[in-house]
Amino acid sequence: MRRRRFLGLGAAALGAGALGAFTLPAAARLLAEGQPGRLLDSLAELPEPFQVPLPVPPLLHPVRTDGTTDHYEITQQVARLEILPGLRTEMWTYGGSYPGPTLAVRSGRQAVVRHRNELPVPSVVHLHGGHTPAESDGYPTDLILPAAAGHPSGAGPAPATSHAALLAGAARASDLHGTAGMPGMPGTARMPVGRTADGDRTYTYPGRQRAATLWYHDHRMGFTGPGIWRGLAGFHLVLDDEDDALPLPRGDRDLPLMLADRSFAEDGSLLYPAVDPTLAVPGVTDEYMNGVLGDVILVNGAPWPRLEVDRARYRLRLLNSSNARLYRLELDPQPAGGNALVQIAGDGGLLEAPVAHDAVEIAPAERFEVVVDFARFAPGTSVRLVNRFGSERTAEVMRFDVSSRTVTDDSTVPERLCSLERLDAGTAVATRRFGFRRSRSSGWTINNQGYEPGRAVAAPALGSTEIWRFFTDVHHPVHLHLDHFQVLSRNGAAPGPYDAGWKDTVDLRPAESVEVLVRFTDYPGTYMLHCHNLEHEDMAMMADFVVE
Ligand SMILES: [Cu+2]
Repeated sequence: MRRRRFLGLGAAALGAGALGAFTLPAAARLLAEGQPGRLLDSLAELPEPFQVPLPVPPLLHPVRTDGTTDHYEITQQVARLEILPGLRTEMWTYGGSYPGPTLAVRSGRQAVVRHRNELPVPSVVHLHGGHTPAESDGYPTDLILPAAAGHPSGAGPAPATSHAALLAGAARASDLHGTAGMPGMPGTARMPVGRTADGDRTYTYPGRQRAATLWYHDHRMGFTGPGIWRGLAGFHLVLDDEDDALPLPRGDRDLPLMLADRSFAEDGSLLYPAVDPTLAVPGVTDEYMNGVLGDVILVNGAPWPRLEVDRARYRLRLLNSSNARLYRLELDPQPAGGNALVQIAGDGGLLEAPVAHDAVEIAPAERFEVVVDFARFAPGTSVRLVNRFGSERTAEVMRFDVSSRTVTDDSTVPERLCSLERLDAGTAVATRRFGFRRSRSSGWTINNQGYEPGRAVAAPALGSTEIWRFFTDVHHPVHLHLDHFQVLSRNGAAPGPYDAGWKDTVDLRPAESVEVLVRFTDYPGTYMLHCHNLEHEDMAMMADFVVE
């Protein structure tokens, strides 16, 4: 018998405002587990953990560079990959690999990335954490239509992905959420077409931002959940002199680690509870509306991998690319004295000073860069990276096997990493409130409205600083495009242990409120505010804001 676990919620079934109906123990358990979503059990035979070596995504080299710009090309394509040993999984990939290839670009240099879409579906690329002009930000209706859909660069029709079908899909989405949910979308008439491209699109990232671990992923309206679930995610690292000058671990001891949970059918194909398996209509079946949790934990695309490490410091760039899963990451065993995970950076790059943690809680889309000193463990120790918010298989992530070799390590973690500008709440010209809730009639909403492309909920002035206050019913990781922000307060008190530095995604637990300070810089235009639980996002928990 496969056990179905109902992690977290009940609140969604009860509707908005239902939190008051929780008994205290239930609410406390929900807070403790911190887990939205529902587990989707694999049907495939799953491997024992810690058998597969940790892969590191390939580095993407520019096809061309000049004095100011590095030019890259990526083909989005279907690939059959061996994720579970002995089985093949058909995935949607950037360049044939999962994760996609890693871009590593210098701050101050422009990166121009041409994406060609050879997938059977339209796609949209968003650089998460990118400080990006609006036309390259991956607005959810700025589609790249498949190259194979009968366009000049393509080879044959793909009727399901025609524009008409897309618009029909969007109209059905509006039916799905109820007309109240998408008030401007009673039918196709007002569906903004977006800046559609045939077969390929070139995204320009000016690189006017500091070193940080960013990632790129699909952002298609209504289908970001299945898009990322099927493999459309990769790292985009921004490097700079300030970070380089620090004596932090580098080279093979600087590792990007993309965490993702997935579920597999018997034949190795991915399971996903789409309401429409053909993906013409967005959303998941009702029981998964809180979010889809897989029972296989992948790191860089490998199930529960292992890595032999030197007795030395490592910089681990942790990214949670899961659709809905929240992790509490911890080493087991802990080294004597604890504080094994020394955080040096968050979503937006270096912190002012390192923050030592026993555990790191990482919500969807967040990044935490930590330094782990494996010299604190005896040679031959097997150190598991565990997920205290998981159970059984999802409680394990990967394993580090500490080598007995003698190595040199001249890295250190300085007491001071950089100086950060502190945004000043006194300079804020506006305070805006955004409620993230489920409504009975219209799915997941922001300020009681489901997403409608082209309807802005805020119009901050270019160059101004504002306070944005987010509050929730249940658990939502809130993400802002364009600029990183600083957490000002959490539930009216000081920011939490994971709120340090510049962030682009802030995790809200049930009934929490968080205030952030954000300054809108450099680029006017339309950007997004949304929940990064991808099932919530796809079911309308997004909003536009326009920087003017
Ligand atoms: Cu959400």
